[in-house]
Amino acid sequence: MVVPASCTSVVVGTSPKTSIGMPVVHVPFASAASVASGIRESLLINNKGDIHVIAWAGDGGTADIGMASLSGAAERNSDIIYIMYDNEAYMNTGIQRSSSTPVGAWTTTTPIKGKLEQKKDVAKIMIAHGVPYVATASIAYPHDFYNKLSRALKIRGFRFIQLHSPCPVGWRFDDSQTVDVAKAAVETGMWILYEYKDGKLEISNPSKYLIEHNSFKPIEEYLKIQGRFSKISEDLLKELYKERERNIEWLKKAV
Ligand SMILES: Cc1ncc(C[n+]2csc(CCOP(=O)(O)OP(=O)(O)O)c2C)c(N)n1
Ligand SMILES: [Mg+2]
Repeated sequence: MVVPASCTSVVVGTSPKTSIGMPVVHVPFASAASVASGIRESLLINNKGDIHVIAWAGDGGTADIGMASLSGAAERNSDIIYIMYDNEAYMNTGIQRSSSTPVGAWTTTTPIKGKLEQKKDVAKIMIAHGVPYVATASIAYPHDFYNKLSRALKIRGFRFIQLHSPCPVGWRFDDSQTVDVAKAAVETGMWILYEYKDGKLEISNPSKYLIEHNSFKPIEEYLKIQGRFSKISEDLLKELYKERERNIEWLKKAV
């Protein structure tokens, strides 16, 4: 596993005694996808066997500073799995906005009105690269995540999973609520689960059911259980509704 600077760097520790029971290489912020590509190639060239190499990076390390190396690895169809765990800000350094922070969210660098710009859609950027596998997942739906990861492991080439991962400290809620907050994101359509494989897009449940029955909960149900949206204006709330609509329309056309 290749980990650039992030909260995960702190949690996994260093080889040979990592907390996740697999070798971890800690790398500079911008380089996760290129180091992972290089390790995979070197394992093959040195006849070390068919060992999976996974880059595990935050939203800052992926959507912002690692975007160039990520795009390069995707374009070369490097044989790696890249997992972006998306807690929607630079959490490890004290809650600064990233391009993956949603509209209206408070961070220490968007302290007054919340973020004004829309959330960068990294999964769609990866689909545009024409890679063999792209999926979105959520920590509230571990079976869905597990199944997607299992399918990704069987495919060759560049595979990308964006995992929505609420941060209690940065999003301002009690950590006992983490799964409920992640679930609310899906139930309100602020996070949509899907999978892109062999050039075909499929929406995953429960998002599929919610889209088919037009039964998303109001976005406010997701916002009110977190402190980071406590001061959101009516205008930015409207932006969130528009963004949800755009996403749903795009997905409906793409399936
Ligand atoms: C080149 C460089 N710039 C800045 C930092 C400081 N830094 C370490 S972790 C981090 C935040 C990473 O954010 P993200 O990728 O979203 O992961 P998270 O902390 O949210 O888990 C920053 C800015 C660094 N280590 N290297
Ligand atoms: Mg982050």
